Amino acid sequence: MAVPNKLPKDFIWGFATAAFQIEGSTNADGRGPSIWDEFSRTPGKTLDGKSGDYATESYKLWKEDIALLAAYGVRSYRFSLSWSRIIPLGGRNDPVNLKGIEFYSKFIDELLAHGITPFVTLYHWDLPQGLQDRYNGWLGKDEIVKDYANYAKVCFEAFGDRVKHWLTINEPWCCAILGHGRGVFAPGRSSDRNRSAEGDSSTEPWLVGHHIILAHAHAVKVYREEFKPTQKGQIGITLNGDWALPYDNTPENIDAAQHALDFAIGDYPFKLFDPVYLGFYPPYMREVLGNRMPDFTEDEWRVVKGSSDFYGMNTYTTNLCRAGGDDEFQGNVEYTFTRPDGSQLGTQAHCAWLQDYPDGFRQLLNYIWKRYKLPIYVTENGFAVKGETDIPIEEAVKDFDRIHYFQGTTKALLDAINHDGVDIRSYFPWSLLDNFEWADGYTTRFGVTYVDYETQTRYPKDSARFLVKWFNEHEHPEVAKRPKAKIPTSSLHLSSNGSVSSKASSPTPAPSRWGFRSTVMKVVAAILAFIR
Ligand code: GBH
Repeated sequence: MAVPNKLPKDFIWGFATAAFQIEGSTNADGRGPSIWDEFSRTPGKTLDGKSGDYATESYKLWKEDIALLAAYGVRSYRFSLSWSRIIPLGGRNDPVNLKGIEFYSKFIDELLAHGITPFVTLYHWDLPQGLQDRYNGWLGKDEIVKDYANYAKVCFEAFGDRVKHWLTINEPWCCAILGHGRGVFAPGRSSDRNRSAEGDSSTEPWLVGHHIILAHAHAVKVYREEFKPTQKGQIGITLNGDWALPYDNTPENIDAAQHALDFAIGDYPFKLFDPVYLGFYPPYMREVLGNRMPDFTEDEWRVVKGSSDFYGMNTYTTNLCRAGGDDEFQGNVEYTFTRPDGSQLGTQAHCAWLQDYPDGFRQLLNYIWKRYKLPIYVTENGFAVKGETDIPIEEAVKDFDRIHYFQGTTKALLDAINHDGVDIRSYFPWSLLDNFEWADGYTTRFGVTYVDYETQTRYPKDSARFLVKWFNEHEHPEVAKRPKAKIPTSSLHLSSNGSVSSKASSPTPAPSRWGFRSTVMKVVAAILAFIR
């Protein structure tokens, strides 16, 4: 039963991460290389010249990460699996790496032991390099669809007894447009020969988007036919899409805002919700792309249509939209945060593309709900405070702008649920930790926990405290009455588990690793004191 000003009973919340952004240990235990290993190690591809080779060392520090999650009291944790840890070369005839399976299996068990529901992304951009080399990865239609479906099947088999929430692909738009159009993400293909020796930005993004939809749909088919009847989980895809407002009230700019939304979420193949739900590509798309737009066969449409149990939403901001420009990746619409009178839409984040505008979040939730009539899982939402990397840690953890952002979005979330009647099932702030922020390297921090990369020490920011408190206050009374995930004292003695630190050589000298542990202990104790 709905309770005013509270979240629904089955609502889950927690924090989100992705394998390549946190794990490091790119050569450990038989892991194969991924396209992001190669790309991030190439000079000039990341802002600070750093790769994902260490990241937050979460492959080694996974127990500490889970202890932190447990201390925060999350209900769930969204993380991704590294395909090349599980199948190092990636393909359906390539060997499966039991050590990879074992790692995630233990990880999942540890989450469950703390009462934390695993919410698993199968693919968050780290394609096995083996498949890129073999057939150009996502461009190799027949192969990639089969190889991805096989990888998904291996995961359902290995983890599906315990994992009931699956995301097939994170943000196809980014793989297609940023990876094969702008060339700023791996594999970095583009028509710009200064950037990339190979690639065609006018055709490849559309092909990649198309193949991703098919791969996703085939994985869902495997799940529904072979696993769902017994495992009884949910599976879907998660898309990035931000709210769009007209720059002003002129008819062309009102249209521009709708076009931006269509391009972001509905119309384009990589954003795919119209193909997936309504079963057609809108005419406007063909108008823009002409014969560059791929189409599905009858058989393919049958697999694609209806292939997501829910709408997975990653959303961060709102754009003011003006007709014009020639950027077809965003629907020939120009984006700005500056209103006609010169004022700003919201608070500027560290990255140029992000400002704080919570009302846009509420409007987007309403828009998606009305358009698709499907439950919404908010799988990412977050903010990077400007200049956080350049100030001392003691100041960085007082992240007022991020708190302000989450004050706005949590209120928008609750209003969308309770006042607007939108069916929302989860909320995962991005991110648990500061981490490898793709082309930005480590210069942009999205974490609710500060990571000192020199020592790998974790420091909860004030935004983490805000969110934990907010969720404690707004969970459904029946949930809140459940005994809190009780952290046994023994699991707090992190240093007693020697296997974590002795497993592989670490870039950090041993003393700071021990420093990390004692810091975690202090942190965990502080949070426990704070929550209770
Ligand atoms: C998420 O994408 C990712 O899923 C996550 O891994 C990442 O860490 C997080 O955002 C924070 O960035 O100016 O042309 O380069 C969010 C969607 C889409 C937002 C691409 C940034 C940049 C467009 N992103 N966008 S561009």
